[in-house]
Amino acid sequence: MKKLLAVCALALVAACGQQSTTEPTVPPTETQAPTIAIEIVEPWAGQTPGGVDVSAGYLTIRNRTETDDQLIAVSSPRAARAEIHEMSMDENNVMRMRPLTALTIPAGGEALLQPGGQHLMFFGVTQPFTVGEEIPVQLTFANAGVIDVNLQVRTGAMHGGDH
Ligand SMILES: [Cu+2]
Repeated sequence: MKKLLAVCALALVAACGQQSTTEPTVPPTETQAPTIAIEIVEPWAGQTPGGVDVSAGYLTIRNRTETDDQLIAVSSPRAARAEIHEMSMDENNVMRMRPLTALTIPAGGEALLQPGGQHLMFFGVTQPFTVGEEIPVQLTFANAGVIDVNLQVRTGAMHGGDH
């Protein structure tokens, strides 16, 4: 029994030793920039004037890691439902949009969500999005997990100007 305990203790020491060898890549003094896996740039949403109950959100998502990540879910307390949308021309040159189940942000790259292209889509907006306010949104990534962002409401493209 005593021998078994000794073996266990050794195993623990070994495990600890292993862990500490992987740690120097994240020195405690440099916790700011290197720990940001996903960077959100300039998030905004279109206002919803006159009883409009849908809006679109735009932002740039930068992936600072060396692994592809995917945006897999969107939600907001200000919308009954939120989706990731893509716009594209159909065979009749008509702009169509379709929901995406996942949007890939390539390793070291970025995804642009902007008017006329990919965007976040909010349905069931009951309390209007008013210019100047911020809409809290939760983005869920396959690797990075949940990231909270605030979309600043602006005039301009509500949904790439169409809908
Ligand atoms: Cu849309």
